[in-house]
Amino acid sequence: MALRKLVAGNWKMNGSLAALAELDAIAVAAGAHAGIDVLVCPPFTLIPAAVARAPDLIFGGQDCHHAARGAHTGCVAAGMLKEIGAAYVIVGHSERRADQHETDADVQAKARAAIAAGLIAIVCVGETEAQRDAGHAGIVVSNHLDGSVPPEATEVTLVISYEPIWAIGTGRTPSLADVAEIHAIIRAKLIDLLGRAGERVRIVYGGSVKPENAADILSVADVDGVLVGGASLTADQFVPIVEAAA
Ligand code: G2H
Repeated sequence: MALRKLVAGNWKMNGSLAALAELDAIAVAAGAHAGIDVLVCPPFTLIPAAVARAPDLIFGGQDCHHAARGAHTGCVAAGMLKEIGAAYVIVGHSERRADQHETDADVQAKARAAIAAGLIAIVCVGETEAQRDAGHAGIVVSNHLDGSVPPEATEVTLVISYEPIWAIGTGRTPSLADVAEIHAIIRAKLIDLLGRAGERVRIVYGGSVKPENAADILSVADVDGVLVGGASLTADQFVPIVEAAA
């Protein structure tokens, strides 16, 4: 089933007020391709200025807390992101699962908080290189979904990002057949967990997506978009990826 494609940029801990100038050309490209969703997830601090500079683009956060408010120094609630103009939030990125020791249960709680606040949750799943070499990629991803997907999620409130950890920032990507295999496993699991809604939840691929490989990756069955890190930081790299999805 052809779903509306999502091209998402994850700036991670990069960017500055000056770097928001990159949004100008990205907004032009997004405006020229109304049939896809173009999302940029800058650091929290840049979101208000990003919204002001490119009000027609879609913005998101890179994490949120599972609680709506409270004594959680340094954290940001989903409702706070919503209030400053975010529409999406990434949760469970492998860098957070590693650096902040986030578990599937943590990720599910964050996704539930995001949905409750009116955001679309992008839940990230993916295997390590050792897990892939051992032939366990499918079961690892399946287990991530079992633990991380909120039962109340629908195609309107949830996106899954398949990000093989060994492909992140390395320039290496799985074969198209391997991407197809894992996305098919994710689709089947989403239907198992969410019923008919699982047929329409978008599944995006992330991990060393570049202008050179975006069209091939986007041509794979059940690849409903891409989550782009390094190549989302500049318009000269990100705009061709947007165009590949259009
Ligand atoms: C995977 C991806 C963006 P990159 O983390 O989420 O990063 O494209 O730099 O591999």
